[in-house]
Amino acid sequence: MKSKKISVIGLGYIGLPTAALLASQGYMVTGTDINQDVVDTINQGKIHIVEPELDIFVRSAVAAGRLRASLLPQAGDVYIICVPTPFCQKGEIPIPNIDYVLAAARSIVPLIKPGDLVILESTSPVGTTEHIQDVMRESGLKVDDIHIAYCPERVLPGKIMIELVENDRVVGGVTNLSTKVVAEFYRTFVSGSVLETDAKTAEMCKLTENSFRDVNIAFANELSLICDKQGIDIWTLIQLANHHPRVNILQPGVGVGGHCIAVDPWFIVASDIENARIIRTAREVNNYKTDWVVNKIKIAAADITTKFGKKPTIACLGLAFKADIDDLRESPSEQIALTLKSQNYNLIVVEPNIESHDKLTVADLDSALNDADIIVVLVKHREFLKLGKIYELSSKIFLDFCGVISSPKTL
Ligand code: SAJ
Repeated sequence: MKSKKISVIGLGYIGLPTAALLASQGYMVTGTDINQDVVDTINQGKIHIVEPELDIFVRSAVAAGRLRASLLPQAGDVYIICVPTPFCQKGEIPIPNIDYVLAAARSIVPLIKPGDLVILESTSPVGTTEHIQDVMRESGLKVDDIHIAYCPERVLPGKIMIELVENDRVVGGVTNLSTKVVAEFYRTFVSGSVLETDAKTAEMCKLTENSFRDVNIAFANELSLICDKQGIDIWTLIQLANHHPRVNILQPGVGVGGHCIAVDPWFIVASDIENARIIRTAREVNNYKTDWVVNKIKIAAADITTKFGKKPTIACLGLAFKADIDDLRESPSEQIALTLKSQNYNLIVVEPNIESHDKLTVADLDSALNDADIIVVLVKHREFLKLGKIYELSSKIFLDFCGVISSPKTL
């Protein structure tokens, strides 16, 4: 199997780690991206995203001649599609857009030969893999000779290089044979179980996993609002409740970000508005939490103005969509900072994982803590964890929305 050549379409957060991992496992890999800078960066053995260990994998794969990037797809035996599936907000419900997936499928049509594997990894609405099959059939390919399957990526940003190998994988082909052939391919580099099903179930499985997490985070976020009103410390409450053997409440935050959990549940809602009620409400609760946080900050700022007759300086700690990464996609923290800036608040932003931001001035933590009247913790980055212990902050107003400072009482 390792003599097969791999062609990865899309060199982003999933495609590049997958390409580099396969190269490290002995495959010859080519990767395609529409962005010339991305292609050039990778061909120099460098990376354009922050992910632990990825730089080491890419550097050695390129140096060994096993990974090469290009603007146009190269011929292979296994094609892996890892392109974005954004949504478009036309009406009330965001609708998934699979144009990039279909464009990727069309781009490899001239290269495909009988026996090739075509794998979709992008999170996609149910039916997308069959849609790829239709596109290939309409383009004149004999689809019975190609093994088309869906195998959703399930890796957690920050742990991608480990989880690509260790996670169990779900493979769903458009035929039983496709499922078997593609599952065999994954077994050559995955140490977890490779579970076989059909394409539609595999597609729904991915959407289900992320919706499950969104619903559970929404429960924590809803509780945080209720507790705030009742003067109960949410972090202590969750810790206590989680001592029950069958209770495991997640952590509240400033909303749900990233290109996965904040997006994928809408794919289910868009497909069945009538029945997807909890899933839709969870999305709305998690989105509302971000507005609620903005409002809390504005109330604190108004208090300072009333008491001291001045416009306070607000330090927003964290812009990424979650702790210890540089990814700002669908980030509620970034949204909060931009909203405050657009409303002319005096703002200092700290994000240790990025060097600059096109709309916000990024400062270092020390000067932000020194200059701010209100310190708002938006992301639980490791740099912020010891905040209360290290700095003399009693003269400041603290709004800790992710449990960095409001450490739970010892239980
Ligand atoms: N969050 C909370 N409270 C929590 C956990 C997370 O507010 O208790 C927030 C985070 O701060 C972040 C958002 O949720 O804003 C999403 O973060 P995450 O760590 O839950 O998930 P992602 O988006 O980084 O990765 C998810 C994972 N899916 C599941 O855990 C079911 C990952 O395995 C998927 O591969 C990934 O989505 C994806 O690509 O779909």
